[in-house]
Amino acid sequence: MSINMTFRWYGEDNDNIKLSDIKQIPGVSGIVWALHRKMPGEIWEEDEIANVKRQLDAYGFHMDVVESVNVHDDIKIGLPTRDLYIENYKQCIRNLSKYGVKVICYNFMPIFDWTRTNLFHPVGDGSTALFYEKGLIRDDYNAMAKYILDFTEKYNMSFPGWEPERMAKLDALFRAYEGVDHEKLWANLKYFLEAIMPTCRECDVKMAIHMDDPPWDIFGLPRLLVDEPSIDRVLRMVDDDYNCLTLCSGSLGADLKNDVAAIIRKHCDRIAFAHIRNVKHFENGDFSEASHRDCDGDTGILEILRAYHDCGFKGYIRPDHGRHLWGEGPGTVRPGYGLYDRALGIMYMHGVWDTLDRLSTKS
Ligand SMILES: [Mn+2]
Repeated sequence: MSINMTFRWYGEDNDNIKLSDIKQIPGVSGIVWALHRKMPGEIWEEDEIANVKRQLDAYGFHMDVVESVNVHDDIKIGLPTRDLYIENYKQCIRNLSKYGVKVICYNFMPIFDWTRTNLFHPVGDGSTALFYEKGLIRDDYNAMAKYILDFTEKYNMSFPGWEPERMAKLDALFRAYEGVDHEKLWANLKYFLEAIMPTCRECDVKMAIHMDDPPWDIFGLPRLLVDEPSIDRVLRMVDDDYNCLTLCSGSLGADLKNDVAAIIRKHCDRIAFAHIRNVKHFENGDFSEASHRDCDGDTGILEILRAYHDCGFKGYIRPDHGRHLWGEGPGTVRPGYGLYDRALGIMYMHGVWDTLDRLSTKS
């Protein structure tokens, strides 16, 4: 049973990793891509999409999965202007579908995207990884944002969801989200999904919501996709084959209570895209990202892969974040998105998958 392995790439002039590097990793069929200079709410134009397609075609990679078409804050807040941004989002879906895109990975996190307190924390073997120090994420969102933004400015890179233009208005954004509690945010997600589902069906493009990372409220902001009941809820709320999941084992794995393999077995047909990442926990609540090898973390990578295999998973899969190895560090690599550890992760996953294939054909 083949696996549709993909690799995230930030684009020419925006990523030190070249498509020719990725081509040398065994068994990668597609690139998970995005137009990273787009602000949330902007239309992705056809000529811009065609340009990426040309680059990927040259290496025989498909462009079936895009990550992320970010959702404008007005949609998450539920402002009257959301309808305009929803129309733009529909146009993005139409434009992307013309070039073969099948899955859009997105998230519905208020203000902040993934959050960490150290982007290059020593793992102990000479490599570094993204790290979350629980004690540092309390009241002062400006200090946390400053750490991330100083980094992006120093190394002249931008992170999706951390656009400097948005972050410059952080206090105003927090004021705009006042009154947006969990239930309001759920209602706004439902409104958004119901509005775009007809376009998704027409264009055969699945919307695949990513879990919130980390999976709990931060700085008083509500976070929705955090555990099995919330995943049940989003799928039931808009019960449509085009309302799907990007099931991120690392995001869910940041909470030890989550049994990721059980969630996969329950909802495999609605998982359009699988992110595989391992997380190592410390007793004080801190966590570090780890290699994909099962025993290097607490996420249960083997059980997760076995669950996907047992279910006959037909979606796309990619290594999520990796550690930074062999000279990768600040300025040479995007935090979490180095070449080597993700390539190692792919080989680990292929090894497990091929073995499961072999065992299942023998029995
Ligand atoms: Mn992920």
